[in-house]
Amino acid sequence: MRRNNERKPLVTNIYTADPSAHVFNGKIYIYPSHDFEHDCPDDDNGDQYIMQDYHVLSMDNLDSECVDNGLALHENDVPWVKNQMWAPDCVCKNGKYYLVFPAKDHEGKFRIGVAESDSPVGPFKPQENYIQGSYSIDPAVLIDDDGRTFCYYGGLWGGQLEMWQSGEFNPDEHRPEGDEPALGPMFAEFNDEMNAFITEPKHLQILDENGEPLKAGDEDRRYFEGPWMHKHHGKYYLSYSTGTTHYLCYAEGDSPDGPFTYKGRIMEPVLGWTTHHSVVEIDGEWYLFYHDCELSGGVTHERCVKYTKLNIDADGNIETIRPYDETQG
Ligand code: FUB
Repeated sequence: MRRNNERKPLVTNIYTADPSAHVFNGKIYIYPSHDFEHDCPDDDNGDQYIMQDYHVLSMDNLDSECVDNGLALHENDVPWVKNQMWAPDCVCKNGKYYLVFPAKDHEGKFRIGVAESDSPVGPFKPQENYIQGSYSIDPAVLIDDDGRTFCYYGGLWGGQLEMWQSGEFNPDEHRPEGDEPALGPMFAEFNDEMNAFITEPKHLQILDENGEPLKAGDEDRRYFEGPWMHKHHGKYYLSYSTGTTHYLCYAEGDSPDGPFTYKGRIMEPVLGWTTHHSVVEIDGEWYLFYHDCELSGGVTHERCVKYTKLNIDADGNIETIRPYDETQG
């Protein structure tokens, strides 16, 4: 039986997207992008996503009202940020909450920064500078069972991942295509203080059924953006958006940095250009938080976050969600 608020916009007072959901102290917290309303046209560079701040959403439980806790961090308060505060995540470490977020620096390069708070809803105090060596977008952070903290990140096209292939920023860099190996996502380990990477960022490999890296032209399966990592029965599940083909897919591995083997599709396309998600265990069941553009009637930069139950079998296989199928779930 579906819950009353399942597959419906969780808040309607603001546009929200890219939900990273977590359970902290028994309560559900959602860290979304806060979409900015405007009438300018969309482009392939994502220039329409001109978000300026973050609001944290919370729910006492899955049936309760979803509350917008107001301003948690604004771009004007982050010294290194010029604009475009995109998809964030948050982790709780040693009693502190760390908001991990991407934004463009004053040179127009996407970087990843951290802001901290004693409360899961902020306000968050930003670190002076971005994480050295970070680039691109969509950070998702996993604290593993041994306390090590891993950051998964990176996005193609407007997310600039292709532009860093040489190790230096090159806006004219070739985009891998056809039979060339696909890029990303990126992987690095945070230090305990959450203010530096302690490993050199590296590309993770997603392999096909023959153990070969997925190819750039395999757009139904290759990584585009929006990584998420969840752990289930000791296995690591990397899920992500395929961008241009609008799917959410997942791959399985035995260690946090892979390699991962492609397993299947988590979700068919939603209304809008694409979706971005998180996978979280709540009271012993698994849920997918995601977004579509229902609230704005399809305006791709005015999105709304939703959730739905995920069916995961004992072997970790995830049943594909058909987001508008009333007979499912
Ligand atoms: O919200 C801006 C960008 O759109 C995100 O970073 C991507 O994952 C896509 O959802």
